[in-house]
Amino acid sequence: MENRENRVLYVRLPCNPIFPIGVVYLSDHVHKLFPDVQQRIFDLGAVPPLDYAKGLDAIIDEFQPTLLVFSWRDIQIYAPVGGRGGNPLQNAFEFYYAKNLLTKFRGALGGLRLATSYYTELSRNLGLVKRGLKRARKYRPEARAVVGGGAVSVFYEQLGRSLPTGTVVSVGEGEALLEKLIKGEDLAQERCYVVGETVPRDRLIHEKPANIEKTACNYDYIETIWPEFSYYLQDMDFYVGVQTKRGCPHNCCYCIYTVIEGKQVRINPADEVVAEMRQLYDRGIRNFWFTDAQFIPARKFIDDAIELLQKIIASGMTDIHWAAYIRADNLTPELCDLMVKTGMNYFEIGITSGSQELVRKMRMGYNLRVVLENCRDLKAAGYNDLVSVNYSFNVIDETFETIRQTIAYHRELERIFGVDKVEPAIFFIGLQPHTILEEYAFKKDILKPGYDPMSLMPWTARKLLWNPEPLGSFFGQVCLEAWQRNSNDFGREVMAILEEKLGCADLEAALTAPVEIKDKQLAAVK
Ligand code: B12
Ligand code: SF4
Repeated sequence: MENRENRVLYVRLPCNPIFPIGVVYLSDHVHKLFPDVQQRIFDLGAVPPLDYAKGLDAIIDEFQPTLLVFSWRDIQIYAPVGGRGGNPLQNAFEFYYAKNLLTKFRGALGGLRLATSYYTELSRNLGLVKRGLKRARKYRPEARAVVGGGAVSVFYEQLGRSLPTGTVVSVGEGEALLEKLIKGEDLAQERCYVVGETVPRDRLIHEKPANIEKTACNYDYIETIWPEFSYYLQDMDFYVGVQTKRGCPHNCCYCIYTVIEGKQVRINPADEVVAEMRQLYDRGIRNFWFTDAQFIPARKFIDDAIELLQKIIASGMTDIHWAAYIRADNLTPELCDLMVKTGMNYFEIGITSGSQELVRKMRMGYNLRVVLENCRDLKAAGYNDLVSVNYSFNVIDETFETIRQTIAYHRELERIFGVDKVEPAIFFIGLQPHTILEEYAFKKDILKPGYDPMSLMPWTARKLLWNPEPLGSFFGQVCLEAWQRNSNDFGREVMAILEEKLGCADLEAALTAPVEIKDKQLAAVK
C-alpha cells in the first residue's frame, strides 16, 4: 500500500528547451499506479536563468513535496554547433591545433569560457538539488531527493560524489524505481544507489531495465500537474517527443544508448503511441520527434514501424511532420512510402564513416551498400526533405584512403537526395564511459582507469574529444580551415577541403570491406 502522504515534485533541471518527455512519462506512470499521489512538474528548461533559484523556492514553498525527482538531461557539450557556452569543438580545436598564435589564444579564451560555463552549470545544477532538498525539509523533514535522466545515466558514478547524503542516484529508466520509492520498498534490486549509504554495483549500467509496457501518456492529467505545459504549445515549430520503443540491439563502439536503454528492444504498442500523439495533435502539436535510440533498430522491427505508420495514417493525422534517428539499412520500399506519407521531414543517419571497412571495425553492423539502396527507395517514394548524415572521423584506423572513401560515399548520397538536402554533420566522438571505445582507450594506454570522464581540463578533454594522432593534427587543420572559410556551412566545407587535399575514392572501394583476419582490435577488447 502506498504512503498516501507522498507528494512528488518533478524538477527538470535547466536545459535547452527540449520537451521534458522523461518527467512527463514518469509522472504519468506514477499517476496510473497511484492516482491519489499528488504530483507537480516544474521545468527549469522554460525558466530564465536568473529565476532558477527563486522559481524552485517558490514551487517548493507552495507544493511542499516529500519526494523531489530531479531530471538532468545533458552534460556533455562537444558538438560542431553553437552550444550553451559557444562552439565547443571550434574552441577546442583552435586551442589544440592552431598554428597562428592569435587563433590559439582565441581558442584558449573560448575554451576557458566554455570550461567556466560547463563547471558553472554543473555546480549550479548540483546546488539546485541541494537547495531544493534543504528547503523541502523545512516543511517535510522526511523529504528525499532522487536524481536521474540522460546525464545521470552516463555519469552516475561521478555525480554521486557531489550530491547530498541519502540522495538516490538512478541509472536509465526511472519508472520501477519511483514505484518502489513511493511504496517505501527496498531499492536494492533497482538500477540505483544511495549516496553515502551504498556504492554503485560493478557494471550497474549494464543491468537490464524493467520490462514495463508503456501505455499512452495521459495529457489531460499532465496538464493539471504542469501549468507551464502551454509553453511548448506556443511555438509550433517545436518537435515534441514521443517514444515508440526502447532499447537498441547494436554494439557501436562509442555508443552508450544501447547500455542505458538496454539491448532488448521493447515496443510501445502502436495504438498507444497513436493515442498519445492524438492528444498532442488535438492541442495543436504538428511536429513530433520519435525519441527512440533508433526508430528501426533492426530488420525484425520493420513490421512494427509499418504498423505504427499505417495507424497514424488511419487516425487521420495527415498534416503532421516527424523526425527520428533512422538506421537506413532497415528500410523497405513499403516503409519508405509510409515514411513519406506520414510526413517524415527530417532524419539523422549515424553511419559515422563512409568506409565499409571502418564501419565494420567500429562494430556498427551497417551494410553501406544497403543504406544507399534504401536511400534511393526513399527518394523514389518522394522524400524531398533534409537528411543529416553524422560522420565522426578518426575513431579507429582512419587513413587517407578511408577518408577518400567517406567522400565518395557522401557524394553518392548527394547524388541521391540533392546537395542541399544532405547535411554532413561532422562530430568528433566525445568518449563516454562504459563504451567499447573506452575499453579500447584503456588497452591502448590512451586513458587510465580512474580518469574523470567529466573533466574539461585541457589534458583530459584532449583525450575525451576523440581525435588521436597520427591524423589528429591533420583533422584539426582541416576543421580550422573550414570554420575560416564558412562557419555556417562547416560540414560541407570540411568535405570540400578533404576532397581538395586527398581526392575521392571509387564508390565501389568504399562499399567493399576487405576481409581481414586481424582487424578486430575492438572485438578483442569487447
Ligand atoms: C532523442 C534524443 C535527442 C533528440 C531530442 C529530440 C526531442 N525533441 O526530444 C535530439 C536529436 C534533439 C537530441 C539532441 C541532443 N542530445 Co540527445 N538524446 C536523445 C536520446 C536518444 C533519447 C532521449 C529521450 O527523449 N528518451 C526518451 C525519454 C522518455 O527518456 P528520458 O528523457 O531519458 O527519461 C527516462 C530516463 O532517463 C529516466 N529519467 C529521466 N529523468 C529522471 C529523473 C529521475 C529522478 C529518475 C529516477 C529517472 C529519470 O526515466 C525516464 C522515463 O523512462 C538520448 C539517448 C538515450 N537513449 O537516452 C540522447 C541524450 C539524452 N542526448 C544527449 C546529448 C548530449 C544531446 C545534445 C546536447 C548533443 C549535442 N552535443 O548537441 C543535444 C542537445 C541539443 C540541444 N538543443 O540542447 C546525451 C545526454 C548525456 C550527456 N552525454 O551529456 C544523451 C543521453 C545521449 C548520450 N549518451 O550522449 N537528443
Ligand atoms: S545503432 Fe545507434 S543507438 Fe544503436 S548502438 Fe549504434 S549508435 Fe547506438
